[in-house]
Amino acid sequence: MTHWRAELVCTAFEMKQMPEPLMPEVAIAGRSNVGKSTLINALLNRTSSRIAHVSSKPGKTRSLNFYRIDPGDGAPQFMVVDLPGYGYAARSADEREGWLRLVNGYFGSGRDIPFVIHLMDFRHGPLAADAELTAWLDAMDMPRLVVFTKGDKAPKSRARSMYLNYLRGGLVSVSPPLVTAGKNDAEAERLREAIPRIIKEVSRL
Ligand SMILES: Nc1nc2c(ncn2[C@@H]2O[C@H](COP(=O)(O)OP(=O)(O)O)[C@@H](O)[C@H]2O)c(=O)[nH]1
Ligand SMILES: [Mg+2]
Repeated sequence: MTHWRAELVCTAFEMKQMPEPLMPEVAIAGRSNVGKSTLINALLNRTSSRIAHVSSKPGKTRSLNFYRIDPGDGAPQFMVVDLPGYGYAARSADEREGWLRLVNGYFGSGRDIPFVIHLMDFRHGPLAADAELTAWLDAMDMPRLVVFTKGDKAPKSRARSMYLNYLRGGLVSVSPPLVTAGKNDAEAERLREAIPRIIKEVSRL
């Protein structure tokens, strides 16, 4: 199994707190409560001693968290960036504006962001908030990898047809969407393998 060495290098509530852009950054986006922090902990194998804050209450994160990843075997380092939750953030015009200012600032400041990992809840597939996020990423010509969360909560007997339905609905992803379960299991391992490969692929364009 691959072991990533990870360090939370920065929590930024505003642009000027963001770290110097020294390496490619893979941003993880999705509705609040979709399972961003849980997936990051699984990728970093921190399910017992957590590095990302997992919350049962949606809409807590208002910051960007930058994790520096050393994937080992002499492969180049990169950052994983946990973006503030989308959707619940739009409780008020002010909050929505704050989210947009921070995230637009992040994407608009010329950093090396090869692609975005867009998390979707496998039980629901793409929701209105996901369509909004997709349109927004499209407008920036930002490639994305769709990763489903909470696959363990969907009925096993229907998983295959649900998956195909989402694809038929026109999901666009640089690689076939993985279905994760918030654990450091085989799917998390596949994602750890896919991320450096996609960085390399997209960076050639
Ligand atoms: N069963 C299951 N629960 C999950 C999964 N991912 C997240 N959760 C739960 O969903 C809630 C929100 O997760 P969190 O990671 O804080 O979401 P975030 O707001 O996107 O960072 C927490 O109660 C998690 O334990 C998953 O893949 N499977
Ligand atoms: Mg979170």
